[in-house]
Amino acid sequence: MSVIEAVRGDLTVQRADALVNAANSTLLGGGGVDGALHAAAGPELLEACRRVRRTQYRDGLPVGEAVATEAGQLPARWVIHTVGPNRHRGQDDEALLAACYLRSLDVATELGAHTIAFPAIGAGAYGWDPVTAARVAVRAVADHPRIGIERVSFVLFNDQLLDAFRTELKGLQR
Ligand code: AR6
Repeated sequence: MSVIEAVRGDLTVQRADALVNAANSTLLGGGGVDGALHAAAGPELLEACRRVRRTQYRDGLPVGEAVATEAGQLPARWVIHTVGPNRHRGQDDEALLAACYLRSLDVATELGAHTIAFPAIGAGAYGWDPVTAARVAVRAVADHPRIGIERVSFVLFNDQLLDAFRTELKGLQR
């Protein structure tokens, strides 16, 4: 059994085996949590992402897919990069947003990670409202077998998101 929790905070300072990045398909950085993770990790993270682009994902990481790299200077062993659907481009399929969480947990399990921390994927530049982002995230994580994973943390950047995630987590206990 793993603990699933929601906390308010900055993902870049969380101690976890794996930190999940809400990236874009290029894997070459951006704004939001992606920019913050790259800034805190240092150039090794970008170099690791470039390696992924040269080898595994030459055309970029597809929406809903996930891939791991080392974590540079971050307080984690791995960064798991995933790409949420961009509502501003008409990508409004909740199953693709759920896939970000499910595939990230698959990758974490393959790596042998025991603890993993997620941001609210899609809830910034990609335009998902907090309530939908939280519902899809919490249900996806709850549905995953999470073999070997002891703790899943959602690290939320503002109170509105924290409330939305906490409400969904309470719903799981009923
Ligand atoms: N810690 C935790 N959460 C954060 C942090 C942080 N340090 N910084 C921002 N957030 P976004 P997306 C929150 O835009 O919607 C990037 O440019 C933020 O408040 O980071 O999936 C990528 O390169 C929001 O609630 O990710 C892509 O191009 C949540 O993280 C695009 O944005 C997600 O917002 C991806 O957009």
